[in-house]
Amino acid sequence: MNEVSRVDIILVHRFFSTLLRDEVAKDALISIASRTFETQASVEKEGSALGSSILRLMACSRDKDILGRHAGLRYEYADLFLNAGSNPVFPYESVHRGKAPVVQQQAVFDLRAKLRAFGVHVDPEFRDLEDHIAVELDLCAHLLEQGDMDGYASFLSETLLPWGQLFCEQLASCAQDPWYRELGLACGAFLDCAHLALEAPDAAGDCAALAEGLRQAAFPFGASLILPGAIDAREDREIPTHCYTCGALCGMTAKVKDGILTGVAGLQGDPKSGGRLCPKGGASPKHVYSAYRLKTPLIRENGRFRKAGWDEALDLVASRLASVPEGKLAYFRGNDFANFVHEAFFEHLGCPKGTHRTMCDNSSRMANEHNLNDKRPWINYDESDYIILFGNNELATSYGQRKTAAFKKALDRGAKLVVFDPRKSETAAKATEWLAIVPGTDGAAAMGMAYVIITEDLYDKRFVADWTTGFEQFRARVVGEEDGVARTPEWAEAICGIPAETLARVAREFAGAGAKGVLSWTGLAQTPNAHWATAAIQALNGLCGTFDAPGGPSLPFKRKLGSAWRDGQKKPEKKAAPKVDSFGLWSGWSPANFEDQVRDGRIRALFSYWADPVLTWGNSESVARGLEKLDFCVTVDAFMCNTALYSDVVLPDSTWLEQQQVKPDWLYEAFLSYFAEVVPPMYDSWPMYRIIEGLAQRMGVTDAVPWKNMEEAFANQMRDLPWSFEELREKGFILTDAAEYHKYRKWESINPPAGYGSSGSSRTGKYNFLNPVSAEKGVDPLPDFKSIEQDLLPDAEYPFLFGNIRLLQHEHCSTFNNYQLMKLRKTNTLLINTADAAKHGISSGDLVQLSSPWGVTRIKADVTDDIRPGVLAAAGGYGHVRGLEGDPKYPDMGGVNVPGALMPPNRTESTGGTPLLKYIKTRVERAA
Ligand SMILES: Nc1nc2c(c(=O)[nH]1)N[C@H]1C(S)=C(S)[C@@H](COP(=O)(O)OP(=O)(O)OC[C@H]3O[C@@H](n4cnc5c(=O)[nH]c(N)nc54)[C@H](O)[C@@H]3O)O[C@H]1N2
Ligand SMILES: Nc1nc2c(c(=O)[nH]1)N[C@H]1C(S)=C(S)[C@@H](COP(=O)(O)OP(=O)(O)OC[C@H]3O[C@@H](n4cnc5c(=O)[nH]c(N)nc54)[C@H](O)[C@@H]3O)O[C@H]1N2
Ligand SMILES: [Mo]
Repeated sequence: MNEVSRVDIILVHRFFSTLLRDEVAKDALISIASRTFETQASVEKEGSALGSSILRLMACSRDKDILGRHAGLRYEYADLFLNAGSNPVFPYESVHRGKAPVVQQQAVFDLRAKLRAFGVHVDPEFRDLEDHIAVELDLCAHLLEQGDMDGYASFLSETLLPWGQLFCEQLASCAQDPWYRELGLACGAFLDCAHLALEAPDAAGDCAALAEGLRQAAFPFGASLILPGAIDAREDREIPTHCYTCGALCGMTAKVKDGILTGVAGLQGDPKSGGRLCPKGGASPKHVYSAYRLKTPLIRENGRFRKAGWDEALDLVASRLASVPEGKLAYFRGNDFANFVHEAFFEHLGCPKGTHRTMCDNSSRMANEHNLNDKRPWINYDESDYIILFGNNELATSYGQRKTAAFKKALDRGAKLVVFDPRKSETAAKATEWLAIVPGTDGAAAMGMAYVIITEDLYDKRFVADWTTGFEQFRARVVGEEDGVARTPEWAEAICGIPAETLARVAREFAGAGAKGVLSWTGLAQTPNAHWATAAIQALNGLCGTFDAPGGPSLPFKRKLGSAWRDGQKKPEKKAAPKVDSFGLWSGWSPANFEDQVRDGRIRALFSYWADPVLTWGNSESVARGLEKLDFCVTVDAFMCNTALYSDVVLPDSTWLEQQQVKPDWLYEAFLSYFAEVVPPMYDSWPMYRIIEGLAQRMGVTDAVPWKNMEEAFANQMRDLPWSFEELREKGFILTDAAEYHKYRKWESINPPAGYGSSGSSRTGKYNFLNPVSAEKGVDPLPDFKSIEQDLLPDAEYPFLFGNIRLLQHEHCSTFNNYQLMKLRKTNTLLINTADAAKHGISSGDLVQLSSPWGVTRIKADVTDDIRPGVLAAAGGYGHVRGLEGDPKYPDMGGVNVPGALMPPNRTESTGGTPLLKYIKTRVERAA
């Protein structure tokens, strides 16, 4: 190539680098639209691919309203490059070379090695990734400028060209606006042309006209993204940390190579993981490196999104939040990462607070937290002889891989496992006995078992006398003295569908077994009568004195952290918040009733953090109607969740691998866990504490984030403990208290002593058969089976019961942009019993229509014997409109949010406001 062509080609590289690195600047658009550009750039070269697409690019740059045109391109940029839209482009070599929507892969290490060899580095001010198309285009320009023709030729043809063409094709096919389509085509044509010019000098002619147009029209080139000076690779590191994919919080070791997370493993010795990770934890690197991450703040205008800087976005949010009438700004946090910061801020504003408590298991918590000392004690399986699980799918949903391993070991050792579940779950499949119970009838089964244990005198009289209250009243109900209805196994059989002899036998076996325990969780919690059923199941533990006994539910206790505000720092004062709603046993905000709450003005604005209301609060259309009626809505998320689409402002939180926290935890032992900032925040995402700091400064809540860095806050929290933050950070976890059986004897109470916390407390210090809080609030305080409201029961029109379930490979709605996990579980299906399917002419793979009185949806059927007739199930979490599920480039990835379509809106169980995800009457038919 001659000197003239070299200079022209440099200019064209810089032109495309400028247009692809960020939103198109206004003056760049004006320059391209100008007549000078046209005459010089393309007329003479109309015949070439580059010339003709540049001509079209110019034509679609022109508009009488150039500002309007520019605004339109900003929306399109957000859709294409910032994941605001459903068909994004990925301007990264890693994605195209790896053929997967995952960034920061081998391509980056290779690129860094090349940059180092060329003696350059990428401008650290560039907030996007190094293997960006704009960076590689600029590197080409730089090499040409340096006269390194060999370096240029090999980089262009071996590195940039192969994937750059794929990117350009992707841009051309994903763009909705012709401008970006033409930009993709033009850039692709240029790469061809530049490649040809390496061998055939004539080919550079196509670039000459464009270069001349750029010069004449004074195109505003961006500064080079390539700076002189090689940067050495950073040291490899292994960082002890914890997984935050699900609530288990397993210890993990993060392997970081030159600043990039390359792998994770279980943290050896960690009491939660036991040195193991599940498939979700193992896929953590693909979470932080999902190509669907939010990258910058977004503001919604005219129904579309555009990029905003943090100042603009936070100014807007602060001013709008300040104008919400006091007590009407609802703050929802689906997860609680370093929550003391945001909680203090929103408590100061007097906001009703929502957490996933109500969406998940508040019904069962209201039983356990008042009768026992915690929402949900775990069984220590180390010595188990006999385990009963009511709808708790330990093998798929277990909190902690050490617990799962102990559970499997117990089964291998011959421990007996009885599972009550309408579906043969992964756990039921491994059970000694699977009892396919009718949904919503566990209370009857447990009461029938209690009848046998009490009337046959099989209970632990010592424990009952010394460590329980309310036994006499419970006994009176069980044997029928209270209301004339004895809760016999025969009585139970008629309700729950499990033979009386089976219930009686299991009850006898259980009472007679050595190390034993019984547990339930959300299998029940999301049914209408869950509260009393949970209490009845827990009463079996109470009768047999299994709490804190070998093989029984271990009593939770955790160390308490101190205040993060010390040395004159003042935690912002808390303002009382309206309760919003009131249920039998719990008052507070249950978002399952959101539409009603917005309609009658109890809530006017929403700040939603790390949650997806549209997907998880119940009936999606109802939630969406509520969101549309709000004065203002902000979403803080790592991805473009369904709720973001209804939000005025969307703020990109860094993922949990890019920020830190200290957490007291418990699994038989008490311990402290550290969650490390494994990699620095990517793109222009901010960790939540920084978002709050920005809002607090603008809203005059100066004390909210007073620390010079978060390490200071964590050190403050640990100041009164015998261990330092430094030590915790180095080790990843610190065991604070050893596991012990029968801790309550030492504590002289079932509640842990001062300095320790658990999620509930028994005000009698003993296990209560009779719930003292219920007694006070006029709610039936004793365990039982409660009949379900008539309008919720299956009937001739809706004869089936649908229930939501979980998969081992996914967590809530959080893992659906993780390509590694989506490859394992691409979609969900409807489980339907073989006999039911035959009756309705349904085969596996058929599309079926599900309807309830509250909505309709469609899903593919999976015909199986592993579910009770009359019961339907599908896995939850699917149904994202954006991200991997919404991306037409991956048509086989994506599923259906069945409960979101079918659930009764504004309806919950009565004690704690929990939505009825596992009890929806439904009709099923083959879809036309
Ligand atoms: N892999 C994974 N693990 C998780 C989660 C996740 O999303 N993914 N989420 C975490 C959270 S927040 C929760 S709340 C837990 C939930 O943990 P689990 O309660 O174990 O999980 P589910 O799959 O919701 O329900 C368990 C079983 O209950 C059965 N079931 C449905 N209705 C009834 C009924 O009326 N009676 C009985 N006896 N059984 C019934 C279902 O068939 C199902 O097999 O999992 C936690 N762990
Ligand atoms: N339809 C349906 N509804 C449900 C359930 C269901 O299975 N199906 N389950 C119920 C239960 S048991 C529960 S506990 C609740 C859970 O409901 P939520 O607490 O609302 O759900 P999550 O899936 O934990 O949070 C979802 C959001 O977190 C975002 N996210 C993922 N990783 C990160 C991160 O690192 N940082 C930030 N800031 N955001 C991140 C995801 O993009 C997603 O939008 O839902 C309940 N509702
Ligand atoms: Mo949950």
